Amino acid sequence: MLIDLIRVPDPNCIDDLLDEPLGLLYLGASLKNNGYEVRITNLAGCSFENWKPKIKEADLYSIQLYTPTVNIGIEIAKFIKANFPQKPVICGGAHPTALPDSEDLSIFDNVVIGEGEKSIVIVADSYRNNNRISRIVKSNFIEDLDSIPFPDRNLVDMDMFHRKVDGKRCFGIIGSRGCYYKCAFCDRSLFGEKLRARSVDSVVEEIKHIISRYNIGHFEFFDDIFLAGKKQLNDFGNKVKDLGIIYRCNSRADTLSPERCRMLYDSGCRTLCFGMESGSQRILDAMKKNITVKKNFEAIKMGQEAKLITIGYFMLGFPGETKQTIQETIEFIKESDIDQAQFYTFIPLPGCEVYKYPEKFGVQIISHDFSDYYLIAGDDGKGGKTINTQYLTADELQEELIKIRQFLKERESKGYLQDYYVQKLRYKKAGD
Ligand code: B12
Ligand code: SF4
Repeated sequence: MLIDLIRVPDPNCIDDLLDEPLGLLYLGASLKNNGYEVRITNLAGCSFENWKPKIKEADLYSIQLYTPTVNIGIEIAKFIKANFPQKPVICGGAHPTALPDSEDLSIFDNVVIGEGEKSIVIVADSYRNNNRISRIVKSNFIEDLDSIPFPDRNLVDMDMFHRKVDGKRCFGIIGSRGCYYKCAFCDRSLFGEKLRARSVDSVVEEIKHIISRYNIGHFEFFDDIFLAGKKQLNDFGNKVKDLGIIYRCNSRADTLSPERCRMLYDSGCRTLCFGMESGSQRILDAMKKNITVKKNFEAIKMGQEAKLITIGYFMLGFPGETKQTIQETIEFIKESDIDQAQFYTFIPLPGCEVYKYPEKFGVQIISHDFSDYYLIAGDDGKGGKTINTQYLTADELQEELIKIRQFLKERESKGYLQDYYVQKLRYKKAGD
């Protein structure tokens, strides 16, 4: 039985060929382990006219859906239903996890909630063995992440993706799932509210496998917080020391110390990314970010003193944002001297607190078209208008974003690292 795992193109993403589809590679490995034949149809980078001929016959189609790409995913499902009417089409990923019962998803034969390694096998078995199961499928979280096979990178042409770390092509890797923080702009239902970590040995084994199979020694860790414990970090550092890897990872300011930063550098870390979000304490508190501006500031200094490049992700337009709080964020960037600042517009993604209770946050959701729900408001600062906040309308927020982009360009001309999304990147489009 051939199962086609489909990655949906994301035309609003400046470069949707940056990273390999790690989730689908995990699903593919689980399916293959259970005796299924697997194909990944990677439509990233494809235009509307170009994706259709790439969809070939299979026995079961599985589509990954993000909120901004859900409408394209539905178009793909319609196309499959029209051309291969007998074949089941299922979906999973962050969007169906947040809104599994939504009318929009009625075209799918099954909707999978949450992490998919177990569920996709249950669904595939149900078609293979002709068993009836419920349309919406949810499995318990996998407690022992070491028990799942490594993502099967042979399922895609890895040369197609071009994320770089320290100037060299890198591979994505993830050592943990779940998060116990409660940021009001984030939905944690995909992997749950408990942090589940792989063992250091399992992560090191995957790294060794990648080095020997692909000759790649550069990595990006996608974990929300990389190696939360000191013991774990020491262990990781000792075990990768001789491998000489270079990597980039995410951290939270309140988990850092000068010693920890030095350990990170010694183990090969060169870039440290933080969800800084805002330079205004009032906004950080409204976000329930559970961090202070001071801690964020100190973390940048600690990182830089350990020779790490610091990257901050900032969010524009969270409820309560004013021109004053935006100014505080700009001042924070200037004073902290952070190496790179990236700005995203706040989007009330389904499942997050603001989406569920907009009135509690004093905002009005003005678009229910999920194609508008992309975090980066167009490479010219246009689009992505989803809410009017108490103090700034969607139009005013857009004007502010354009000014921020100008500020980032000026910073860049003074020698700071480029803002990835400020640069209008030209990139190779798959199949175009
Ligand atoms: C790293 C990351 C990125 C990277 C790389 C993504 C990649 N490798 O594909 C970059 C920076 C490029 C990125 C971009 C975007 N991202 Co992102 N990203 C993440 C992050 C931090 C980790 C992703 C990851 O690798 N997870 C690990 C793998 C194993 O999980 P997974 O891919 O979700 O797959 C599992 C399940 O979802 C499920 N599953 C997935 N698909 C399917 C399909 C079927 C049929 C089944 C049964 C199951 C199933 O099973 C998989 C295995 O367990 C997550 C947050 C998180 N902690 O997950 C956000 C997250 C997924 N991103 C998010 C968003 C919004 C985006 C963008 C749409 C942003 C934008 N442009 O507006 C783009 C989409 C890019 C694209 N089309 O590929 C949101 C999605 C929310 C939503 N409701 O859509 C998340 C959840 C962050 C958040 N909390 O807001 N992202
Ligand atoms: S934004 Fe990061 S820290 Fe906050 S709840 Fe989401 S995953 Fe956790």
